[in-house]
Amino acid sequence: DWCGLPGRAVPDDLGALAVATLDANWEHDHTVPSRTLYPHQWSWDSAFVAVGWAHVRPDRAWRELRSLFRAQWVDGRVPHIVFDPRTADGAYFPGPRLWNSAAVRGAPAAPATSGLVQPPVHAPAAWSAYRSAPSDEARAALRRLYPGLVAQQRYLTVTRDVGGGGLACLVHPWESGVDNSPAWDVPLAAVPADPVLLAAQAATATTATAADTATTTATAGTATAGTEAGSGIGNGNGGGTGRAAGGGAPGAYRRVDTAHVDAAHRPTDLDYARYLTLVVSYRDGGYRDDDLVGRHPFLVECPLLNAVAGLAEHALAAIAAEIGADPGPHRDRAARITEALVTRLYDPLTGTFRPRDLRTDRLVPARTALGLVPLVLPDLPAAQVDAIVAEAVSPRFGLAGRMPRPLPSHDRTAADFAPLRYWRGPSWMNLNWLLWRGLLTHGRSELAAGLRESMIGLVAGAGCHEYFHPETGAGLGSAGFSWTAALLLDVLA
Ligand code: 9YW
Repeated sequence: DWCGLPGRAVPDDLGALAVATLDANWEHDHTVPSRTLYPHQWSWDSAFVAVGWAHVRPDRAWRELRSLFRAQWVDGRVPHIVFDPRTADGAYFPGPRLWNSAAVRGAPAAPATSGLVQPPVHAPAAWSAYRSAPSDEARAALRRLYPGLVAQQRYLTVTRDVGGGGLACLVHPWESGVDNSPAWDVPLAAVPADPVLLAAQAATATTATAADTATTTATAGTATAGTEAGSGIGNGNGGGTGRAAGGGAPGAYRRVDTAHVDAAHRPTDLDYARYLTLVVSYRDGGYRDDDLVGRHPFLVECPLLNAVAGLAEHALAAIAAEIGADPGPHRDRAARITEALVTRLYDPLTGTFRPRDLRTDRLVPARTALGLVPLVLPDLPAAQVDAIVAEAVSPRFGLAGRMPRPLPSHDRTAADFAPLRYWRGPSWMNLNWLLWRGLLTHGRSELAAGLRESMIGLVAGAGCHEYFHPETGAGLGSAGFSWTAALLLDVLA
């Protein structure tokens, strides 16, 4: 049974556990998401973590955001991974060599970074951190961050507006932050699997669990495993060099995530082979965003990323007012994003927000927790607010004033609901937190209280895990996970 609250008192030491988790993951100027799985700096993790640090060590909140924005590219993109040069090559796949950012004009010479983005939670996080611990230093930190936050928004809403309708477009599922969500199944199915990675994985398949192997082989029928022709990217993980840097050693690369956690929880090998195809396609186009239609095989508008981009403009308006800049343009842009979200990603027939696949110009069929996130927008029209709340309280997501089970990341009535597999069912603190914020914004205080209690119950029952079983609340993935700890501190505050 789920050992989460209903009705239980909050244990006194829960906050202390969260602080200890963050402290253990602090790394000179940033917080690693997890010591084992993710030994570098991740973009949206840093934003969530800053929200938590602000409650206990505000200076770390600002250092966290500053270190991330030091790796911002000239075009405004904030890379989704900033690689720590002190971390061993091969500790994470794909590592810095695969991305080869140093070869790109406009990327920092150092540190090495990825070329993708993640949802821009940073302006909302900066504003929240400031509100939690206002001071002259914090205002100065806000002022220093502001131009970078503005440039980040410009990159997403202008450079990445591939569809021309005012929304940012993802070029990789990793950009959504919810890597293997069922939301990406349809667009990802059109992406060829990287044959080099598939072959390398097949060679080590004996270490995979039966469940993972079954899932992979069941869906890998069309992939051309076994050839070395593929990406030519060699490694990224010790040994090879990227094509842009002159070829490499095909077949030498390999996932390392499944060495740390159960492969049955993680994206499949076929997913990874497709992820690699997308990295290579984008990288070999110099990470440029012009003419993506026709040359890049994954282009999708995401309701989570775009809702957060809208929220970011609201936060920037508040920040601008606080530091003596003009909030007006941010308010205008926020209104335009909300309108574009409703126009392009809301389906009145089902009453849901869903991603738009630009290659087919259709909304994807899956009803995932991504569709609940536009509730964070304060200017979301009442019809869409009501629709999201209806979806959230339906048996698909089970939101209630007293929640019998945790909030899942995917529709629990769907045939492909998978309680153990990463973003395909498990409960995640950051999605809980975004929905909680949205409920508070729209005055749904009883539901917000139920969700808050459920979030606290997850950590009280299982610790600061990366994600949680959506039926039992059992802890899954990494055991000392930073954003779980940080967002817990925020809901406890
Ligand atoms: C991976 C660090 C990252 C998060 C993502 C999450 C996962 C990396 O971990 O991606 O290798 O799976 O999906 O949202 O930022 O915590």
